[in-house]
Amino acid sequence: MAYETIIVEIEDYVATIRLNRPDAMNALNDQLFKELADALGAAQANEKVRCIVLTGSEKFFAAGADIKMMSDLSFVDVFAGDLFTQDTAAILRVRKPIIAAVAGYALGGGCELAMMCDFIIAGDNAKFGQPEINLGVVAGIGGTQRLTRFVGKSKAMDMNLTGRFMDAEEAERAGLVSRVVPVKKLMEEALAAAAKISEKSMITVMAVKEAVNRSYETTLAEGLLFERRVFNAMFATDDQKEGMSAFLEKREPQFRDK
Ligand code: DAK
Repeated sequence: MAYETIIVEIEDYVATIRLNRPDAMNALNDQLFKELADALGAAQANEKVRCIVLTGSEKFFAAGADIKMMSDLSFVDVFAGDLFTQDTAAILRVRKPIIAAVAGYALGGGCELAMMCDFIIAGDNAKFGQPEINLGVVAGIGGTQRLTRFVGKSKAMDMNLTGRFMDAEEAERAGLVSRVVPVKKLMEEALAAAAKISEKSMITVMAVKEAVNRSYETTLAEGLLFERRVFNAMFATDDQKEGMSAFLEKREPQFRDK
């Protein structure tokens, strides 16, 4: 598939997917979601990709779903057409880690897209928000749900009810982002994190992703049981033997994803 709204580069086992609709601040439309879903599916299937970085420009990650595209839609259009649902679900099907590298605006669907990634590294100019209330709608892909789990009820209510933006420093304090870096260093930091992940066993990496995500879907007791069973299962892999032997032999492990 040839892409018009995203740019994909694969280097050193990391796929960088850059949102690219600069005239609309990377507003998310059907085409972009479809291309993103396709690129993520391809990255999942590509053995030369071990980690994915999703980013925008230095000034905007994405200013939300495309308001021009949505403004004339009816209830029937969005309900029967299930607006964006299939393609956003594709993001959640990716088993390889996805890092969101966010600079500038991440608003509405942009903030929600970042939250669908596995973790967010923010440039110091990042601004997160769920301003849908100003448009007479509510958030539609996690702004009332995932954001609440990230930052708690009070801040999630504040952001969804007032539509105010949260800067990078507040976002880090609140637990929405894992780290804040100078915007000029954002891609360097995100790619360095991706490179570190790429050195690990993909089996373990995918197991970690599944286990952490499980914590959002279940009780603590069930989550701990799941974690323990995943831990047990790791002992069926060659990479567990290699990782532990390498430590004892004081050398770097050579993981083979087996
Ligand atoms: N959609 C379309 N165009 C947008 C846009 C957007 N979200 N955001 C910005 N643009 C366009 C502007 O229209 C303008 O285009 P021209 O007029 O030059 O043609 C250009 O980008 C530059 O924007 P501004 O002139 O406004 O630039 P400023 O620096 O003054 O302001 C801003 C930047 C980001 C603060 C402002 O543009 C802004 O407030 N943008 C809208 C932010 C917003 O309300 N976002 C939430 C959209 S609603 C769902 C999935 C997803 C969603 C819902 C359901 N399902 C699966 C069910 C998501 C909904 C949303 O995200």
